[in-house]
Amino acid sequence: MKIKVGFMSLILLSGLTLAACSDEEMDHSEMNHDNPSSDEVRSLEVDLQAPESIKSGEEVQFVAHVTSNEEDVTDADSVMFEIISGEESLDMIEVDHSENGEYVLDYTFDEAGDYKVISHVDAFSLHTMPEEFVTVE
Ligand SMILES: [Cu+2]
Repeated sequence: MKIKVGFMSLILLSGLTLAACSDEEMDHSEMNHDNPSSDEVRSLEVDLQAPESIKSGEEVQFVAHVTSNEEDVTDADSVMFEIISGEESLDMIEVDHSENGEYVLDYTFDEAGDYKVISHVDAFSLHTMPEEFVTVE
């Protein structure tokens, strides 16, 4: 299951990054001098979506929807999901862009319990890291 999902996101990426890259390059370099709007202040918002119910041993999805100035961010510098139990950081997983500014983590909790999930997002030299508390049954 893991492998299949990874493979699918690779296919998605190969199609999407090309379009995303050319957009962003225009924003950042070519258009920089003639387009006054590229000087505007960038925001970095991350909407972290956790599943409503989680059972141990079952794969679930966490989605970090990344936007800047109300536009989807398809090429964030880095999106890392951190899984924390109590004081202990259990996992730190980097994920690629899926589509429409969404960065998706497929994750399976091995044990029931209370966890904190943080999505660390870097883009436009900004860092935003929303967190969600989840209970695994
Ligand atoms: Cu962070």
